[in-house]
Amino acid sequence: MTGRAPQEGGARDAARALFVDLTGREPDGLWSAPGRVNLIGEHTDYNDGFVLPFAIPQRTVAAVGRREDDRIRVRSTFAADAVEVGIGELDDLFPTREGQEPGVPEWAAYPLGVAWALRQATDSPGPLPGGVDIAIASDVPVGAGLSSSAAIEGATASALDALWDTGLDGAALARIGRRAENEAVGAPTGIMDQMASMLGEPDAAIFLDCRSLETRVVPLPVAASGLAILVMDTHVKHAHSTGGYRERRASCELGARIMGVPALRDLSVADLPRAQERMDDVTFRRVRHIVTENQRVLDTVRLLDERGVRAIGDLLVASHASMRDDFEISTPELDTAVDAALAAGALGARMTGGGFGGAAIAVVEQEAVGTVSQAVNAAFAAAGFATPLLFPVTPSAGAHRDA
Ligand code: GAF
Repeated sequence: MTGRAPQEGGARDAARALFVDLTGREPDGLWSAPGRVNLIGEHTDYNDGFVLPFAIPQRTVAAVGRREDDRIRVRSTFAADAVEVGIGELDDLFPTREGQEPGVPEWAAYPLGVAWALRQATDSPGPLPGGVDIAIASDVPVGAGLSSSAAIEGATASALDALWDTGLDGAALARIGRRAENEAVGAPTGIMDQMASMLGEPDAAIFLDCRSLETRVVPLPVAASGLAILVMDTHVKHAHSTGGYRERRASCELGARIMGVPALRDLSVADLPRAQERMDDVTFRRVRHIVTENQRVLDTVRLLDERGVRAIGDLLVASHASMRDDFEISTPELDTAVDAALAAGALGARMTGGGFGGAAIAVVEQEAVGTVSQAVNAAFAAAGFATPLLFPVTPSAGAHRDA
């Protein structure tokens, strides 16, 4: 049996109710943005490489209304208290200095960071944009590697773009979200999650070149192919503002420096023997993951185009092995989920997202969802791990106005 999927749509009512509770009136509008699953292409985004994520049905909703003054107040279901600052004070709060905590509670640094980054991007000597109240609720599981943070950023950026009339497109708002994440929250992430959350489309993945930011919508007709993509949330929480993610990024930058290229994107599989001669074993394995993963993304896109979803299983499995053995970002729980799903007949499986916890995915025949789920649950029980949360996802729409 699969677990209960995180509720879809509940966040809309919750955000509206929270806004009414905060302000005593109805919001001017509701804007939402989804979490994402990355089908393949992990840690390649900050190496100028290729990724292939899709948006999931679970969304974060921002209920937003204008204020008479120039203050900005945020409230969310993540915390008991609202946080309020003057819009003019955002420049004193951010950027957050490296190694320091944001000057506001971390959850509030996401929406306030978006407001700050949006002001910076559209900086003009004119008057401050009008104040706003923002109430946020989410259906995206937090800390599961499904980009709950990009969903907050996308919902807030879409709302402020509309109310402040900044007229930015989805890719520009994704860059605003990333800047908030990097410079307000202090997590050194790439652009993948924000682009997936802003630009996702139903029944499709988004192929993104993280250097040019060019995108291509790649059909991913999971249900029409008789398949399901099962998310297996291990409940091991991860955070990207800490340790491992930063270290991996530093290793990649070191590898690129040693090879004399601007980014690991500029190396191909044929360069790997030369790389191995020049660097220590750990750095080399980090480099090998990125270089082979970029190639796997390109191969996945080609196979999806030519042969459909059923053909990509082996690439997902190879991607997981590379993350487990070379990049070393998997965990025993993620490996157990992937191995158990494959042993029970999944066509392919891999951890998804930044790693060090979070979720894995499995591509399974629709009629095998129950069997695969039972096998994963049994493997977790046998290993003494907490029961995972298992639920199918379909590729879904990106950020939009809901009401
Ligand atoms: C996290 C980051 F936010 C992304 O930018 C990306 O690097 C991912 O980990 C790994 O592929 O989700």
